[in-house]
Amino acid sequence: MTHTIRSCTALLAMVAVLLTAFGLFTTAPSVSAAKIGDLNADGKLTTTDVRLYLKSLISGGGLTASQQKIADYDGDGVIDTTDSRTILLDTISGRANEVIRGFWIPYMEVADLISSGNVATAKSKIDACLQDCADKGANTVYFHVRANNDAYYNSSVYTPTSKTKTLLNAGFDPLAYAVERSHALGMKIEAWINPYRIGTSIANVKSSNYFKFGSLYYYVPSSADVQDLVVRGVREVVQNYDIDGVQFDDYFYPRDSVSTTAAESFEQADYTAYKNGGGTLAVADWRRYVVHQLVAKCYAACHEREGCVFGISPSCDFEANYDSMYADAAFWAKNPGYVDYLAPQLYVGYNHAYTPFAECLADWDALTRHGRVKMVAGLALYKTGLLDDTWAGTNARYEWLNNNNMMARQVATTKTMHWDGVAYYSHQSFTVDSTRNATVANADMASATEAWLTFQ
Ligand SMILES: [Ca+2]
Ligand SMILES: [Ca+2]
Repeated sequence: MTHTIRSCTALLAMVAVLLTAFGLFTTAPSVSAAKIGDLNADGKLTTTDVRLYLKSLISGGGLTASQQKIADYDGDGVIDTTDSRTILLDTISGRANEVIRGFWIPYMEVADLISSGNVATAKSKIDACLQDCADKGANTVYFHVRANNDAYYNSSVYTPTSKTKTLLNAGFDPLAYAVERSHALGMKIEAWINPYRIGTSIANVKSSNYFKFGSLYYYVPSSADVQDLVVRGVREVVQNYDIDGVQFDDYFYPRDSVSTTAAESFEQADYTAYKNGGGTLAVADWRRYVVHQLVAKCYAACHEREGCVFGISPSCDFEANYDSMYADAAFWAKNPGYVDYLAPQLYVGYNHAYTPFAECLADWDALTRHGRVKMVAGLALYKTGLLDDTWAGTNARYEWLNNNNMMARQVATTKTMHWDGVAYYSHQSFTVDSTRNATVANADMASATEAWLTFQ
């Protein structure tokens, strides 16, 4: 790593020398059309942008006001050689302009892949699933490894599911195999985790700090030993598997599970300790703060291995995220040290009564983000052909049934903004159940896997 930085510093010095000979500023970009760091507004981050940075730094200024707004690539509030160096590293590694086409592979599908408990069958089903993802144009898969306080891999922190155990005892690790196969097919694979959800049973609970809401148990987000548990679970997948990242699902505090103005009994001791230690935050802000703490620790655990990123897939509803689940996605986008990307779940149609797709997409697109944060639009492949989107409002209930090109349109809308790619929820949706019209769904899904290939 040190060697790489030295090499880059030397390269930057050479570029700087060249710049003294050539004037390079081009027309000022429109801020709304520019990626952060894209000083010449050509839509890409390249060494040209790095040269423009260096020229401005050497000459002691020279950035236009609009360039200044998009120049702080690492989001630390200062425009300096760290920004140009980071862009250069991202450009060399291909990360800067990387387009994401992802499939979520949810635990229900993972459970099916390994349901036989037989190694040859599990291998064959994982092969077929990942081959299909690759054939459909994916370059990334989000593979569920923990949905309910469990593990679909060889874990010493959580209890592997019974079928996972059977396969592990036979010498076969489904996650290790999925990683190997994904990479062989040229795809990245990220481990997808629900950090707090325990499920209907506390049989394998790993901390006594949990609570029940509805029929489900959850770990207490403010608990120090819960945070330690979640981080150890992240660290073991990062260290033991050649995964390309870890993604958290949208479950933070369960929606509408807690009083917005007073600590619940399960968190009262933590909140009191915080206040006794001089903390001044009201309970709602304190909950967001404890979630931030966990997110920052998991980001750091992911970055203990080079090339491993950390992302979060929040619900599309900003207010519900912030006010009810205490998940402040805008904060994570803006401040370094929390996420490498956000993949909001924009699982709505254009006519949705409360969160129509284009408005949702624009709200997320408008987030202030430091330059390294990527944005991936999560799209509802599972709703294609849906007979009745019951809660979407009168004008939207049949939108997914009456249109067979929802995915292609949503990809096209996404391309008009500043997104780094799209991901479909989920790969399992290619098996159409009785809640969807198969003809409509299959046409829509065919358009989906054509449309995302045009994402650049
Ligand atoms: Ca550029
Ligand atoms: Ca900076």
